[in-house]
Amino acid sequence: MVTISSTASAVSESPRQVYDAIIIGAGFSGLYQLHKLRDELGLDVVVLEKGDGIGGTWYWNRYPGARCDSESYYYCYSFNKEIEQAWSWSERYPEHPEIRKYLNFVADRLELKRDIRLGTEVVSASFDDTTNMWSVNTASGQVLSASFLITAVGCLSSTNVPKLPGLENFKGQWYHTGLWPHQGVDLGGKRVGQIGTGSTGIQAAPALAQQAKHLTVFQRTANYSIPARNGPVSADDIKHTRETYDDIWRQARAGTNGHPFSMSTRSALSVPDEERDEIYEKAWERGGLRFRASFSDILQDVKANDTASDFIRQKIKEVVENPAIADMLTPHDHGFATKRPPIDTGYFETFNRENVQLVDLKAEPIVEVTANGIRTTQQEYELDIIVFATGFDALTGALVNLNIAGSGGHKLKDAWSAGPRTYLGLQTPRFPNLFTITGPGSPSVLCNMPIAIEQHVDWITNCIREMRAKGLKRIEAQSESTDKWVDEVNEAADATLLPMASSSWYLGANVPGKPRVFMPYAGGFARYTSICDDVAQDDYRGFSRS
Ligand code: NA7
Repeated sequence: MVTISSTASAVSESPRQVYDAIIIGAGFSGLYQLHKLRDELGLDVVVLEKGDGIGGTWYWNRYPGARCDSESYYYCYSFNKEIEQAWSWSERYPEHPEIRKYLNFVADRLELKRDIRLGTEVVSASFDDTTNMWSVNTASGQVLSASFLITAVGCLSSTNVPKLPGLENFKGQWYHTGLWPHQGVDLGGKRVGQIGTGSTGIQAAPALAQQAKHLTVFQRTANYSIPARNGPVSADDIKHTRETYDDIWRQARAGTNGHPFSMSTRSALSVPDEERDEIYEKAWERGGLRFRASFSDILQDVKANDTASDFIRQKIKEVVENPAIADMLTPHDHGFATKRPPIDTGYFETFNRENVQLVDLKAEPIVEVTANGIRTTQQEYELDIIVFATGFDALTGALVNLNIAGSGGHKLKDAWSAGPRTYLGLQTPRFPNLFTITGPGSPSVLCNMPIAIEQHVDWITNCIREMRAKGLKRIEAQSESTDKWVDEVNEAADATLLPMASSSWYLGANVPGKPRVFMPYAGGFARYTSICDDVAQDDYRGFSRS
């Protein structure tokens, strides 16, 4: 790192710091990107992290019940054999403190923390066409610059709190699950209202119901969910996993979603009803995201999808004792897995508890928050605490909020006003030397994240390595290749049932006013990887370099 004292009076108090690369965010992606650029390429790199600790998404998401829906043995890095063999997970799905512990373990092993500035919020960044350098401003007035700017800000980090009239009058406390207080919230004896029944709400409700005196769940859209079947990981499981990691990673990279299981090759419509039910029953008992791999066409064919959706609807009816509540909890407006499929630990069973009430916001929309609770068109629900499990301004929110101005002062906010426009999810035209890890237009949230992150970080690292070897200073996605890629992202989505779920955050539907564009690349992780590799081998086809 080189420190140059600024002579400009406006910034004379703060040192100006020049790096080869600045990375924003110290979650899974920022940590690995730091390691690659610093330890493999020998670059001067700094990570700027808003939180007071590392962990990214998992630094902030600490709500009761928060755990990962990918299984622990593959929700981790694959790039380092020693780390892989030294670490062991305690549960099938890691809870948020264990994920932070893991990331701290990795960061300590690789001595990453010395190059991470915690409590450092980036408020804007701009590109200088004459020097080909990025200048980054922090909330505390620091100005840093670098040849490369890499955003590692996560896909689900910009919280979405709906603008409910009267919220400012509420006399109790309210929290968003994605910014849960680190000291926890004492729910004992409290009347809690939870808004939202996405993956988060489905994880949180059973835990909130156990801790609170009473829980009211405000549901706008009923959701499917598969039992997680969480449990401890045995010593035998750990041994087996360690011995078979090479196969696990090979399978994860070869698949559609970065999970180490393959999709069935059989159509749901090709088997007799009884056999199909047996297959679903087994998948239900095994639990987890793998349920959707039961047949090849659950996400391709409406009739095939109906078989999975109907199976889960029937399960809801069997689990929920009150038929009227079971009806309210049963989704009819979208097919299974066309929205992000949640997994749960006792979600539907929670509605059999005496201290839990379900409010159907389609039948009685929220009118306002009052001093004492939430008033719908039908009645007022008295509450001490409101929990917003209302999701995120996914994929684009955290990036747009960085106030990035590229070549000629062009704003990212304007470039994406009609929806994100990227080449391979990695770059946007007129934003040279800016790379996004798991950005919109890449498999990102449709994939097991660490696998998607490693592929992006490896690609970016190789790209920078090659540029330096050739003495190149600038790389920028071409407009034409970007237009083609946007078309390809749309075509990939249209080949599936994914765009049919009108309330899906994949489409930006949960944030009022957000353009309706299917954001992640749905063509499959393995296919995406081979496209990226091919582009690199073909002299970075579609990018301009100088
Ligand atoms: P999601 O999946 O976006 O879910 C948010 C939930 O909040 C969903 O049920 C929404 O209903 C509901 N919501 C959002 N705004 C409102 C308003 N204004 N009123 C009532 N209800 C509302 O977010 P999650 O945090 O659960 O999950 C995000 C991802 O994190 C998850 O998929 C994993 O990848 C990890 P809607 O369905 O829009 O009608």
